[in-house]
Amino acid sequence: MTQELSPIDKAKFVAARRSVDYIEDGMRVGLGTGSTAAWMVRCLGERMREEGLRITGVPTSSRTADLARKMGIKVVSLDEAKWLDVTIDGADEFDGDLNLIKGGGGALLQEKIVATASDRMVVITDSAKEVKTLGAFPLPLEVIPFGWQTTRALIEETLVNMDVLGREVSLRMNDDVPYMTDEGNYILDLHLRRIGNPRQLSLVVNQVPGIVENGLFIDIADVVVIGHGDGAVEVR
Ligand code: ABF
Repeated sequence: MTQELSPIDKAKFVAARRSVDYIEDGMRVGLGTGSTAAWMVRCLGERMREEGLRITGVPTSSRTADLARKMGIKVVSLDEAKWLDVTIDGADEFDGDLNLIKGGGGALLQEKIVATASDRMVVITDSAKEVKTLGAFPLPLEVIPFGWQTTRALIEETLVNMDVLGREVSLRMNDDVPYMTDEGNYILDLHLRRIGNPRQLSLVVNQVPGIVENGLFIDIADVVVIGHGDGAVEVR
């Protein structure tokens, strides 16, 4: 199957396939969102069929839930699972300290909750997403749509006062309407280009009224599985 894949898709596939090795029979598994995580769900379904694994999955988005059910994975809520043995999820950027930017898929809030409620988080990604300094990928913020024009102005003004902004901020759109997360919130994307202190920024932005969560994952990822276009896989 991997022969027909483009180098980028092959990189995602081999990382996803390798990550399924972290899953043992009877585990409760957080299932990430995005195309790499979708490969992981497919590979997990295949392994379950081949080895008769009994896995309970907690999806991080409605899209992942649909795919997991299709692959025969028993899907439960986080409340039913209570805690997870491992979460496997993608990322948009990662640095040398395993800090991540996530949320390009619009599911960062559930992803961060599920990853934090896990004994281990395994990130599956491709080598193109490794950066020395986070920030080239716009930082997603999940924001409350209440009083939107006022809330947005308040957020932007507060971020400027915190010397965070100064660059472009855009409301994520879904065609001609604002993108809406599974929780009914909006996403603002901060085009910061470079984030010198991701830990501090992650703490600061969540203090701004109206911001629910941000896409910086600091001290959450335990392992990163990196796929390469030639089919090689690296684990750090
Ligand atoms: C999801 O995976 C998101 O947090 C992140 O934006 C996305 C990466 O997507 P892909 O695997 O398609 O590159 O977890």
